Amino acid sequence: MADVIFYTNPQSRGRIIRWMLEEVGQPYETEVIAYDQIKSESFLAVNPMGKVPAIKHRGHVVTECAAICAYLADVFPQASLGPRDDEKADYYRWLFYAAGPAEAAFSNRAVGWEVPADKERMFGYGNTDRTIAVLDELFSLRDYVCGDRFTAADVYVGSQIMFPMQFGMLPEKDSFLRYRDRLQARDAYKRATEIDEGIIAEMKAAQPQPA
Ligand SMILES: N[C@@H](CCC(=O)N[C@@H](CS)C(=O)NCC(=O)O)C(=O)O
Repeated sequence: MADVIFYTNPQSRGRIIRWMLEEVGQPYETEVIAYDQIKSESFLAVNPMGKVPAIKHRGHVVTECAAICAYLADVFPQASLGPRDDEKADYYRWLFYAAGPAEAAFSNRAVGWEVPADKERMFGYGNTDRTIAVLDELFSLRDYVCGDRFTAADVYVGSQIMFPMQFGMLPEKDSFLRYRDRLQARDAYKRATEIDEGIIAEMKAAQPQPA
């Protein structure tokens, strides 16, 4: 039995963690959680939020994509995906920026809601266009979150840019497109995509066909 159990659905943010696990390169077992089982008692025992992804590693459960990426980089240092000392400021700063302000800004915009101008000071991201502009400037000036080296922060920050952009929820800024192309060229990204697309195809094939 592998040390890491990965709870996911291939049509979810679990794609981020599949990619991270493929970057890490250690054995893991996948448990696919169908959406109609996501609030089952057995899965709520793993994640009381009833959401995927989650991992269990040596009896410890970790949820939240950003935390899982940081955790895996930490416990598998041989993959060199965690920050060096001089990279820690950027690594933590942008990991948390993507999981907090950016996630909230992009989700609210996706459902058509914007912070009223006179309430911006109450919200961690304040203004969606500014949240995007800050990321645009960052990736106009560097190739990766920590400069010129890929780290676990790129798995998460990159996903938070690529997935909304793919669904038309984020503008196709040149800096984002160049960053996406760099990330999608990675072997681990390609492997992860192939595995998840394979599971989706199997799930579709297993569905009862209309008579
Ligand atoms: N903050 C969580 C979000 C997880 C999340 O929202 N997962 C969605 C799929 S992308 C889910 O499980 N939805 C099922 C539900 O809420 O019933 C993370 O970063 O991992």
